[in-house]
Amino acid sequence: MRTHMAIVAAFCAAAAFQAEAQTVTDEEQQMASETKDQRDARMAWWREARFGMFIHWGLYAVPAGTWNGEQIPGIGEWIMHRAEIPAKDYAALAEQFHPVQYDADAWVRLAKEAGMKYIVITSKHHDGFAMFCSEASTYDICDATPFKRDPLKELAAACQEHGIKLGFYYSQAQDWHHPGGAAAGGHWDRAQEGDMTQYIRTIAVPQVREILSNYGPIAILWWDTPVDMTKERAEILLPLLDLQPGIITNNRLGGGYEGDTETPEQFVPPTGYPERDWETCMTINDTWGYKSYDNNWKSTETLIRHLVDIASKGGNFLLNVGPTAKGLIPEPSIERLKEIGQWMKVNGEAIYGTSASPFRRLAWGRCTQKDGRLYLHVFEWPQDGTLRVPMKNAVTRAYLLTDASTPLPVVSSGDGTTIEAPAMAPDPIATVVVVEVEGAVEALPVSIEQDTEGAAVLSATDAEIVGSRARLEGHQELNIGFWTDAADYVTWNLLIVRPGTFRVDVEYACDPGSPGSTYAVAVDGQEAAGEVRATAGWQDYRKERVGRLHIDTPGTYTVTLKPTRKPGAAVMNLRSVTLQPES
Ligand code: FHN
Repeated sequence: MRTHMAIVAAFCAAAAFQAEAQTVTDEEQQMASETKDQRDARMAWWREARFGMFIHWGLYAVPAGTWNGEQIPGIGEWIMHRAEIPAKDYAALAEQFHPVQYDADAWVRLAKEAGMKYIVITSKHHDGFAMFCSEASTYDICDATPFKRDPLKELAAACQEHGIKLGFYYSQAQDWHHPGGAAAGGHWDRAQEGDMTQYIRTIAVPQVREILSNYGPIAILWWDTPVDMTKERAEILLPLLDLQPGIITNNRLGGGYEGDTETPEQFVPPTGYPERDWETCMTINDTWGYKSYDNNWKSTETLIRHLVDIASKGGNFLLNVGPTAKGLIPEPSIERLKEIGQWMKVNGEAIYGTSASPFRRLAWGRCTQKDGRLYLHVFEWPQDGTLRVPMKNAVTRAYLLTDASTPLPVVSSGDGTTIEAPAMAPDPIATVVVVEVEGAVEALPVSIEQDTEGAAVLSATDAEIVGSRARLEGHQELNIGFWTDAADYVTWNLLIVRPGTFRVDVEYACDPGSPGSTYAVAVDGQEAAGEVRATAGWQDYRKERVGRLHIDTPGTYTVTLKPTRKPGAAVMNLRSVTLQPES
């Protein structure tokens, strides 16, 4: 496990906060574990929900991104750290925190209108300020602000009333106010110095006990940034979870504890996490906590498509709002949430309780599935009105989700299914076509075609990965990474209509510590052999020509890339293999 964690940290540029490299034995895991059925029952509401609201609200909403007249770069809730504000000066912000326009009921109604099923709010962020009435510290909203009310009590009541599940975010390790709280990158004020274990015992433990005891049913505890969280420290907090039977926790407690959910941040993982529950958390603009001048709002289209994309990979979407110091959710967030809600009102059936797509890639959009139905979310409406679905199954019925009584003509064969759709996209963001199928979906492999020049790009996204370690990674330009086992290999299904001789170009990255792997690209009984040379790092890509391959006859071929030797930590990070026709 220790080695595995080290490799993960080395290869996964995208990883947010890795848990400390500590070992949790199988036995310990088991002690805390439950049967699969019990776990499924515990996770059932969360898997059904698919969509939740994240709320980052705290003292940082007062400076709102500006300190001493200077705009501080970065995310708003990190202003204290970024501007290295002394603890006393930052604490003085509490006197100005008076959110008289806070209306818990309105926030919950907004979440509900957006189609969200749960809310996770910051009970204490890294600035150490408790947004609830705490007996464990006077640095809390009831003792230190003129507001005096407990906003979490009001939110809990509103959630109960509207049938929305409530979760609390709690920064258990990183606390820039209380002595001993950790800080990524170190402290800047002597007042912060102290013993971390002592901090956990005297601040984090009693406060987590408070938030899990005083607010009725709490559905989620969302830990964050396990800086310096050893296994021993994590285990001081762990027993508190028993206060809320059925609670769901994320993977950010630290100390090697995995929790229930993976938490990719600000991105959608290319293949989801097939073995784990997961939730992408994301901002609507570029900050979690309110910043008065961050106007980089994502469009409603982008947000809806993220929601669909995430559901198509089996995950949840936790979308953030950062209310102002007056207690208002910024208007651009409200607009977008309401628009998402309009889409969800019509199309929610294709999101709630669905599971991941049976297809690896669809040229026109995404797919979710539930109860023998496929929901095709069409982003790019086909110009010829014919929607191609790469599956062998017989189709019982196909129709637009908005018009179940009008069947769409369908033709199915072993080569795939085509659906005759209306000429114009009914919904320019995502139109849902429902397809009722017989039996488990039998997806056809992605077939790569030559482009107009006769070249074929075999990308990481389209590869079939055979083996246990290598996997698709990255945010925009994906690669096959974590290739730590040389027995793993990749294949592509290639349709050749214009045969000939092709030059083979391989695009890869390789850390200077791991060069020297060898591999062969093979098709139709021939091979081109390559050797991996070091690039500047695991994300520094280079394209290299490794030889020629000849294909005589039109037809469908399997191209493989197999390692033959791996002297370093991993074979390479592979982005693509291109077959370039020789003129
Ligand atoms: O440092 C925090 C950040 O402020 C924000 O709360 C996000 C939300 O996931 N979590 C941490 C960074 O991973």
